[in-house]
Amino acid sequence: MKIEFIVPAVEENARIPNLAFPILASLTPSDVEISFTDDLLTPIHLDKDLKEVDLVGITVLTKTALRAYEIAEAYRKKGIPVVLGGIHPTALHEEAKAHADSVVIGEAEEMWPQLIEDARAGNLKPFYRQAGYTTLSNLPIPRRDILPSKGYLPLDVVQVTRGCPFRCEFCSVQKFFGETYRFRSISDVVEEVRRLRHRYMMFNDDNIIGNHSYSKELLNALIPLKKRWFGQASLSGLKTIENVELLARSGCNSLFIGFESLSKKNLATSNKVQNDPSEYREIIDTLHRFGIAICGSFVFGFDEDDPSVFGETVSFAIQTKLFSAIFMILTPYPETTFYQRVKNEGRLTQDQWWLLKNPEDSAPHFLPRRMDGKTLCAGWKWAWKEFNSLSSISKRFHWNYSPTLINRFVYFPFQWMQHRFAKKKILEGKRRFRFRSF
Ligand code: B12
Ligand code: SF4
Repeated sequence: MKIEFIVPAVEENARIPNLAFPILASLTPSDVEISFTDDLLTPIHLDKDLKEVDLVGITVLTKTALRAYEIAEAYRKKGIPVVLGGIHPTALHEEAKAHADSVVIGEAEEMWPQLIEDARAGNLKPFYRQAGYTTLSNLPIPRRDILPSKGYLPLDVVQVTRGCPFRCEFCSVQKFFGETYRFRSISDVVEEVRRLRHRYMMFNDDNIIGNHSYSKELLNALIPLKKRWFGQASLSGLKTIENVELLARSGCNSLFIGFESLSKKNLATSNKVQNDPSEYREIIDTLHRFGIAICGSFVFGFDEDDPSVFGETVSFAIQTKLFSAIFMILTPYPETTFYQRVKNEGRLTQDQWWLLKNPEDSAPHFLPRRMDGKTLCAGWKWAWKEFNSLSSISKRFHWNYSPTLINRFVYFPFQWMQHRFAKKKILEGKRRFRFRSF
């Protein structure tokens, strides 16, 4: 039996290896031949690139849903069965089923071998949903050998936890992975990390320091492995200097932090109660002192945001010398509390916006409270431009701001790339691949 795993792509994006399929590959019987295509690295031309396989598995995010459906339909036209899985089909399984033979709802580790047996017998069920959340202990090491050896950034992606106890209303994670943290055993993680190819790692966990005692054990176990890594952390775990010091000793180079907003009211409305803007500066300074660079993530379009939000947020990000920043327009992802709220309030301007050919043209897909959608989109573009301008780059650099090499040797090339990215992708709108049929 031959299986083709596909990661669809709609636009140029960070070239980070996918982890879902290496995990599923490690649970696939050894007599099944596996191939893998990342549409970002090797774009799939639907008229000539389809493979002769017995089953196609496609992973789907809301952003890639339309492209995933397009690929799925092309394979089904050839008579090859297709199974869809991931966050989007889990939220909208009936929508996904219209484009596939089978849809996996939720995590897949514990039902995947059964799905393969059913596919072999030509008896795929329309929906698969395993009994509960995946038990993370004793999972095999993900088979990274299925990934292409060239094209990705030179780093390995590792996951050690799943789930999140917070309830941020715009986020898809809790509904998918559950409301409590689940952990892998430290010995499994150490064994996996020892075998990795690269010195650099990315933890794709939503919060690498979510549980104090687990993260302490994990970070201590990482010290002798001498890796350099980056990951995501919630501000609540960064208030203690001991945690930050341990992060630095474990090899943490940089952290992606969801500041989201500088307004306490916005954070309260969106239920991101673990963030307190009055603590942001101190936490940032502490991280910088320990040599940890910060990528700050900010969202525009919350209920309290008026047009002054763009200038205030960008000034904050420049003044605090953030290494990088991502600005996002608040987005009603399906089945999130935010989506339900704006729908109930009659503020959803475009339902099923993910099925539009160019969804960014009709963003923000909901009516913001204190400015119109056009002002929001224009302010968002301005923020990308301003933060990545040459003057901001020079203001954010400081020899002493980070004792790590990352800031000193990577700073200018990285900032130049970001400057180009902001110009091309955000300002000139060159976001889409030209060969797509939409
Ligand atoms: C790492 C990450 C990224 C990386 C991606 C790296 C990569 N190549 O995978 C980067 C930084 C590039 C990224 C970008 C974006 N991301 Co992101 N990202 C994540 C994060 C933190 C982890 C993803 C991950 O690796 N999970 C681990 C794997 C094992 O889980 P999984 O993919 O869900 O797979 C399991 C099951 O779903 C199932 N499964 C999945 N696919 C399939 C397919 C088949 C056939 C089967 C059988 C099973 C199956 O099996 C797996 C094992 O159980 C998630 C949050 C999260 N906790 O998942 C957000 C998340 C996926 N991202 C999100 C978003 C919004 C984005 C962006 C749109 C942000 C933006 N505005 O640009 C972009 C879109 C990127 C794109 N593809 O176009 C949202 C998606 C919401 C949604 N409804 O789609 C999430 C859930 C975050 C959130 N807080 O809501 N992201
Ligand atoms: S945004 Fe982060 S902290 Fe909030 S619910 Fe999602 S994963 Fe948890």
